Amino acid sequence: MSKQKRTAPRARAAAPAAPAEQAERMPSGAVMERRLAETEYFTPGSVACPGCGGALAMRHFLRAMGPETVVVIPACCWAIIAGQFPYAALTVPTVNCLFAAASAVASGIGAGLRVRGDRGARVMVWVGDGGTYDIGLQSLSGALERNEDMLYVCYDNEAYMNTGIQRSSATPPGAWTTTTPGGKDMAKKNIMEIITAHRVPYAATVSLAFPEDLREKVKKARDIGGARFIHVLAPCPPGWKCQSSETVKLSRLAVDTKLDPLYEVENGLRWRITVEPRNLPVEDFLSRQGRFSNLDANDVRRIQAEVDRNWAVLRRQAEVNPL
Ligand SMILES: Cc1ncc(C[n+]2csc(CCOP(=O)(O)OP(=O)(O)O)c2C)c(N)n1
Ligand code: SF4
Repeated sequence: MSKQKRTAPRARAAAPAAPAEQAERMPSGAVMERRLAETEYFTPGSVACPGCGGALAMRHFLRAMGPETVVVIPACCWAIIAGQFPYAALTVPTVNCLFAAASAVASGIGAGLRVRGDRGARVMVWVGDGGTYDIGLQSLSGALERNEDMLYVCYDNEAYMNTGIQRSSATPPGAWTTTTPGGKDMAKKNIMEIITAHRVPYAATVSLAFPEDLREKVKKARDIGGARFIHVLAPCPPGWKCQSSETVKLSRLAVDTKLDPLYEVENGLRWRITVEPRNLPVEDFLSRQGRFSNLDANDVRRIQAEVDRNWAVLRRQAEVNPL
C-alpha cells in the first residue's frame, strides 16, 4: 500500500442506514437531533456482569456500525459475553481468535472480503486493554502500519478482568488489582500517542456518557477506508469495586476530571478536542471506586498533577495542529 494512500483517508460507500435510524428537525427548526437507532445487534440476556461498560459500549458501537459488520474478538471478557451458536449474543457475524492475533485475523478477513468483491462489510476488531496495550500490540502495530481496512476498538477496563483483575499497562497509577495489591506504582501507557504515531487516517476517544459524540465518531470511522482506532473507557464494577449503577456516571466523571479527554485525530497530525471537560478534581472520580481506597492525599495530588500535565500537552496539540 502506497504512502500516499496511508496518509490520505479515502471516502468509501456509506453503509446502509439502520432501518429505524433517522434525523429529524426539532420544532424550533434550529437544532438537528439525531435519534439513536432503535435496531439492536446485541440481544438481551447476555452473561455480562450488571453494569458492564464493555457490554454497553458494544451496544452503542453496533448501533452506529449497522448490520454489515464482522466483529473479531480475541480472548477477553467479550469472548465469553458473545457466547456460542446457537446462543450468540450478537446478531452480526462474530469471529473469536487467539489473544495476540486479533489485528492479524482482521487483516485476513479484510483480504477475504476484498477477494470476494464485498465492499459493503466492515471489520470491527473488539479488544480489551490487555489485548491492545500489551499482548496484541505487535499485531496491532503491523496492521496499522499496513493501513489495513479495519475499525479497531479498545474497550479499556484498565485490567485483565476476565482472568481475575490482573494489572495491565492500561491500569492507572494507584489502582488496586490482584497483582498490584498495594496500588500500581507506574503510569498508564498512552496508547493514543502510540496509535497516532502510525499516522493512521482516524483515531478517537469516546465515552459511554456522551453517546452522541460516540455515535458521530463511530459513523465517521465506519465510512473512512484504512486503519481506524477508537478507545472507549469501560467501567467494570467487579474490577473497579464500584456500584453497577454508576457506569455512566463514572464515565462522565472521567471526562470531566480530564482523566479521559474526548478528542479525534486525523492522519496522526490534526487534533480536535470534542468535549470540553468541566475541570472537576480527580478525587471526584477516584473516591467512588474501591480500587483506589488505599490512596492518601499525596497520592491524589500526584495523580492530579499528572492529569493536568497530560491535559496541557493535549490542549497544546489541538491548538498547534487543529483539525
Ligand atoms: C496467550 C494467552 N495468554 C493468556 C490467556 C488467558 N486470558 C484470557 S482472557 C485474559 C484477560 C484479557 O484481558 P483484557 O484484554 O484486558 O480483556 P478483559 O478480560 O479485561 O475484557 C487472559 C489473560 C489467553 N487466553 N491466551
Ligand atoms: S468482569 Fe468487568 S469487563 Fe468482564 S463482564 Fe464483568 S463487568 Fe464486564
